[in-house]
Amino acid sequence: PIVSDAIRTMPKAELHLHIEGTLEAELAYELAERNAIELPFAGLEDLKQRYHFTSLQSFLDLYYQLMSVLRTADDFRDLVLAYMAKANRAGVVRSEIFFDPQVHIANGIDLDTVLDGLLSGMVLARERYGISSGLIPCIVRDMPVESALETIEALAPRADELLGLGLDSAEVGYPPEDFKDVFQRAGDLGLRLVAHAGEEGPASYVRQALDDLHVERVDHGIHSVEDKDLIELLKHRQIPLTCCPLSNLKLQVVSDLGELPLRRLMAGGVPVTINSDDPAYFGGYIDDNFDALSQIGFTLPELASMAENSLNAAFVDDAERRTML
Ligand code: ES4
Ligand code: ZN
Repeated sequence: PIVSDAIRTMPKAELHLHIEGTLEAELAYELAERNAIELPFAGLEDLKQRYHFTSLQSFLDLYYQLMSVLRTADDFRDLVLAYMAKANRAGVVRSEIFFDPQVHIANGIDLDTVLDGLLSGMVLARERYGISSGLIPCIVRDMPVESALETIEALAPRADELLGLGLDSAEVGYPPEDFKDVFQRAGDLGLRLVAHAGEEGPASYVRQALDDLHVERVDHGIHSVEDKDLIELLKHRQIPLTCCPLSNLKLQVVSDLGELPLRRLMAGGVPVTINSDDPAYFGGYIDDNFDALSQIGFTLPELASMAENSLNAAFVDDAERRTML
């Protein structure tokens, strides 16, 4: 398995990773105990039986429920450290980490607690593993737009400690254009802009993310393949897609990894990257995603080019990029 080790450990940037989606069932139970929270399951085994999803929403229901065990800065730090240990073994040299501030705030946690905890884990990960990282809060698009506007204002005083702004959660029925003002404000704060689009939603949502939100990368974006002109635009602007094969499989966006349009997108000149999304829920970390593609016939040069795309698509300056190579 020398080739597969090479694939698993080649240097890569992880650009689509929800830190709450790295919460393994075991850690969820540990944190529940530490915080004296009663989880609504019969135990660890019962919880683990629930990791079968039929859609994005069926996953989000469990994901938001388990997030309630995250209460202290130490919880957020420990979550980051558990993820970074795994990312390090997978060749990750750079990680741009999503989190959902609105959900933690709704759970009664101060934004400063969340940020302090996540950032302290990220500093330790740089010391321990040399992994460079940045934070991208995501707007939960199935909450009201007013909540999104309040959230960007709550984040504004600490905008220097953030890398960007994203848009996530239930997609269909929540078009990007609704969040124009939020993204305008985030851009004015100097944040880099990304959005989930074209995961379950149509190619037109990807176009809106580009035209109305001015995003520099699209998260998922696989349904772009339905629109030839859009592929041309993604190629022309060199907009990277942060694709997540095991996520699409687990959420039944495709019934087989071979259905994913990754090769068609790459052949169309679109920079495709491979990422893990919510690895604790979807059956594997970024190395498992690369391994799964290798097993369905993606070649070493194809996989290496996707890893290289990720290093080029990372939001880092040239000095930082040199330290990643
Ligand atoms: C997510 Cl897979 C996925 N899609 C949209 N929003 C999300 N939040 C966490 N995981
Ligand atoms: Zn995602």
